[in-house]
Amino acid sequence: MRIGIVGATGAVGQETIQVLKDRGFPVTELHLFASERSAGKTTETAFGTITIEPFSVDAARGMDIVFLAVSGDFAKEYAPQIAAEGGAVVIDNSSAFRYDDAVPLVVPEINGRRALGQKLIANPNCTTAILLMALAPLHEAFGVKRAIVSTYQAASGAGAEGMTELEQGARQYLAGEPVTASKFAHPLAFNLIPHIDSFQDNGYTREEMKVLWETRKIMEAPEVLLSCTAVRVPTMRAHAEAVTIETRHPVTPAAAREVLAKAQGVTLADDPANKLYPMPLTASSKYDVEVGRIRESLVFGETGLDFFVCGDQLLKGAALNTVQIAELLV
Ligand code: 2RA
Repeated sequence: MRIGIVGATGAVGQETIQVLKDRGFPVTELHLFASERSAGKTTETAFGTITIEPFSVDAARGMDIVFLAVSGDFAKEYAPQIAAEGGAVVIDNSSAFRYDDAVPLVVPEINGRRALGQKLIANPNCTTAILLMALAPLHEAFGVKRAIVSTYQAASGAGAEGMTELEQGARQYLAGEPVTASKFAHPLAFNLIPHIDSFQDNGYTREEMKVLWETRKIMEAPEVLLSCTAVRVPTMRAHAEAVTIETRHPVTPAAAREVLAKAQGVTLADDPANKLYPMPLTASSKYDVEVGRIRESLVFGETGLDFFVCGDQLLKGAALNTVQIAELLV
């Protein structure tokens, strides 16, 4: 297949190339599109040395599948043109179309069938995709009524520049220098920032609202109640999430473990006696999302659970999920 990646020099674009290679995706041509600034430069990839091309709608339409790893504004303008009659299938990483009823929002393990026959498919926010790997199978088995989520989101959520800012900030802090911040609202190194994306009128951030909106759409469960507190933490590339759920049907930690052990794309990391639980360092660079610390909720008793989830933000939260969507279409 002729594959195009727009935003190929960014963190998600780079991971997408690697995931296509690692999963043996049938790539016959790989075209990397980026801004005028990067066009003409060569880049070393798992598919060899490739010259970056300037983006044009015509070139993108000549592909079979185009991955968009760019801003929502860019996607809003160009995705419909690329996907229009005779063009390519577009898999969009941005939030531009996620809440559009006509556009499927897909996590292949959960609602992959929604992608079939579509020309424009939206990839969820990383926080939602990682959460739903655990939440959706539990919802299917026990019916999730309400959920409370607290996130611990890595610097990679702000792209390659976010990762660089964390690294530089840590060096500056340890050298006793002032820590500078530009991608994040405050210095991130040795800090936590309870502010991701813009604040909404209801006091939640857009990042927090995305988790609710996208969970309902992907699980096809408009009745689920969910609130989220999203926090940026000084980890590099895996998001962690503490989750409390209230279920419609009784649930035990053992029953939940049985469900999650069978869930595709999930690794149970739940043996506290042996210090085994999900962590950013163990979840980084892995395809599976780790789930552990599963216990009966002290608030909801036998109709509630607390658990902890951790997944690679650049993989299941972005590149891997988009390649899995493409695999559904092949
Ligand atoms: C973040 N969820 O972590 C965003 C990235 N898509 O900043």
